[in-house]
Amino acid sequence: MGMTIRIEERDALIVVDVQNDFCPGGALAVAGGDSVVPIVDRLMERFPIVVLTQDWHPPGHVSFASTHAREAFTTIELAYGTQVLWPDHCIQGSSGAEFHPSLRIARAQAVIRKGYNGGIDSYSGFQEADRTTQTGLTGYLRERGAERVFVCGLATDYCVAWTAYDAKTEGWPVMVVEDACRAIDLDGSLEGAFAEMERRGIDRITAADLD
Ligand code: VGL
Ligand code: ZN
Repeated sequence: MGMTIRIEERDALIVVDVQNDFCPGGALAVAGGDSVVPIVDRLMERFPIVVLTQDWHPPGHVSFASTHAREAFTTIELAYGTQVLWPDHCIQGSSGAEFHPSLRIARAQAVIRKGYNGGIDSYSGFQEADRTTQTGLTGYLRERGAERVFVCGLATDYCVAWTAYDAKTEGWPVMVVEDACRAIDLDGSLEGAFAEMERRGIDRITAADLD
């Protein structure tokens, strides 16, 4: 049984990393990643505050397996903690880093790029993996007067999850729009992310719950 949530004047939608490299054919393709686009487009039409995040790495980024001559989807220990090593993806200025061509980006009022520091990854749209460097998104949403934060996009278990955690930590009620997300699901990461969302009091809803 669904609930009904009215979209209010101060509700913010964060659309996470709906970029070519996370869609089928991309360097770090998420299964069905492109299937969120029509749902996200419809959501963007309805929310008064819309922000996109864009994964935006320099060549040789610390999160790339190639940088360490290691296999992708393994991990290494960095000063800030364990880092999953990814295929090269979302390189600044590349076509893979562009938004999906059907994403109606004209609806967005701000684009927050993240992961542009060579030595620090950033799953979250708010704060990099060193848990110190800020992207500016908290300030942006505060100044826009955001009262609730809704998160959708790619990937559920990495950038969507971390963005939702940080929005909640900053004090907003947070809802993840599950059918407008797709996951990487590496070694139980999706189950882990859902457990962590539950622990933090982040709600999971569907687009149909928004009347
Ligand atoms: C992401 C892995 C590496 C994401 C970004 O958008 O979820 N995942 N970079
Ligand atoms: Zn990345």
